[in-house]
Amino acid sequence: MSIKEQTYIMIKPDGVQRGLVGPIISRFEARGFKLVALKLVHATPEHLQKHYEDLKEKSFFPGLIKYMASGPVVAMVWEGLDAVKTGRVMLGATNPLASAPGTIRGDYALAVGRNICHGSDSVDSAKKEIALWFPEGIVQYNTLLAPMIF
Ligand code: RTP
Repeated sequence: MSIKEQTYIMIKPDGVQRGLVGPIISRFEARGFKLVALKLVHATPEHLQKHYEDLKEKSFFPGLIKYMASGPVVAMVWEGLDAVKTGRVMLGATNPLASAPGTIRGDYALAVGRNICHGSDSVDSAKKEIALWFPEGIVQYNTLLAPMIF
């Protein structure tokens, strides 16, 4: 766990189309995480197949790629204390029906195939996903009010 830990968070096409970009970003800002990369991308199926490579044998894989390629996503990197695990907690369970109220999926989603947002599931995955989505690198800057002084 590090105060500089980074996680890859992606608002999926349904989240963008439903106008949930602002509310999702607000939650990460309000929690105290630092935004270090952000862009709107309409990803190709090939790019998404790389992102979801671990799931390629799953029956839902073709539908997942089609859904993820159906519109732009918001690709982001958030930095802060325990960012990977805390990001997953903020998202809620993969199946929104099992997500607690107060989580992003628990507040905004109903179906596993339209679950609004992605978050890295480990520090290793985060590194791979950040390299895949931000090959140009991320932004380095100091915050005047460091939110995670303790
Ligand atoms: P994500 O990668 O999107 O954050 O989701 P996750 O780790 O919580 O879940 P994972 O098992 O990696 O699944 C990736 C995405 O595939 C879709 N999915 N559909 N049974 C189904 O139809 C099914 N299961 C998973 C979801 O969009 C899930 O987020």
